[in-house]
Amino acid sequence: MSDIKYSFGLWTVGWPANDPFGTATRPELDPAESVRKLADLGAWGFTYHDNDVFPFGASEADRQAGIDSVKKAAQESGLVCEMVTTNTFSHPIFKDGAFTSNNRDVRRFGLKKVLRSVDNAAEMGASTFVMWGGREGTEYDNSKDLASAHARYAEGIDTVAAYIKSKGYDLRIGLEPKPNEPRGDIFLPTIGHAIALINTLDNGDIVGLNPETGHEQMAGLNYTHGLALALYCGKLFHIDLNGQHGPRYDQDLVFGHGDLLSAFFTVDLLENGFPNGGPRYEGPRHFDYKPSRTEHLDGVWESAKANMATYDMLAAKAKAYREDPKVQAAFEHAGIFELGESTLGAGESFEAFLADESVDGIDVDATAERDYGLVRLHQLALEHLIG
Ligand code: GLT
Ligand code: MN
Ligand code: MN
Ligand code: MN
Repeated sequence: MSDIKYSFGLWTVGWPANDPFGTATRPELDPAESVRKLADLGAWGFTYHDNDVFPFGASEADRQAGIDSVKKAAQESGLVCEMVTTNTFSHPIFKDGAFTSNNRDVRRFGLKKVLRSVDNAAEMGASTFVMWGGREGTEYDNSKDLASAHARYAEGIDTVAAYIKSKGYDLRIGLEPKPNEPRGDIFLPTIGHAIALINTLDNGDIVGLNPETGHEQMAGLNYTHGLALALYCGKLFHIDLNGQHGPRYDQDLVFGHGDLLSAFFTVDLLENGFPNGGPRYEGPRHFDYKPSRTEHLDGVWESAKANMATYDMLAAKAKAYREDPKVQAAFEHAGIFELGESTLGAGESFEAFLADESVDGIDVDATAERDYGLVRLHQLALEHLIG
């Protein structure tokens, strides 16, 4: 195994494989045992929801016992708790949302549940606090005052961020977009929507993104492009890697088991950065997948290993691809380095620009005939990936 920092949600391997059409095919796992097992498999870290380690409505004693049990397993195994999140979607009280429920009592209940989870994240030494608003949304467009819903969502997120600052916690929030499922339409459906809302917050400096591969692909979007925008905006705080075959229900496959070419370019970006430099993602390679319902316990751990092994293989391929002189020459030919140069000259005025006759003096027909060699470049990527 490489020294890449791999991390898993306890709800991933711990999913007993109940779906809307059938009951569980696997037993519940003890979260502390999952921590030990993931450490044995070579993972670096783990993440969890409050209700992955103690049940909804647990007494204070049971709550602390659940937390202490995973904490002890983490200390003994060396697995790092890097992110904590809150379940604001399973219990029926959240059926119309937590931060955006029409019912103010539910919103206050949800907010308090989240703030308690923030305290727990700090106690566990996590650096990221994820908020996936799976129930924030509607089935019907007349279900809510949609402006108020966005105002309440912003208020909730800003309150959590302000609380983190007031406590002096070293935590940043990662919002996780998803277009639909379980709601018909979920608020903040994409990376771009989330960044737009973050820009309206008072405490948006500690609020960023936790984009999931499959969630962007469910919307027909390009995950790697989404990561690039989040990086460019300084907002890529965490990632959920998995696999998905285009727009359909959320498959949560093993990373690379969906769109493999897209996974290759995701790894290329994460491991090698942009060709012209720029911001890099430094956080853990976190997997949010579901071991398929056909698998029993052997298959759970095989699938966990498959995420890390696939990422390792893609990282090695991406490194060789970037280092290949033919690829670098194709980058040069394609103009990829030229795209790193600003379009206007340093300090160039509008007057000087508009007066520059060399701009429209170019031979437009000859320039239009340029062959960028992008198919050849892409074929080089394929040769590295499967050749
Ligand atoms: C749930 C969801 C995931 C989120 C988890 C964090 S919960 O499993 O499907 O995509 O990352 O709340
Ligand atoms: Mn998913
Ligand atoms: Mn999921
Ligand atoms: Mn996720």
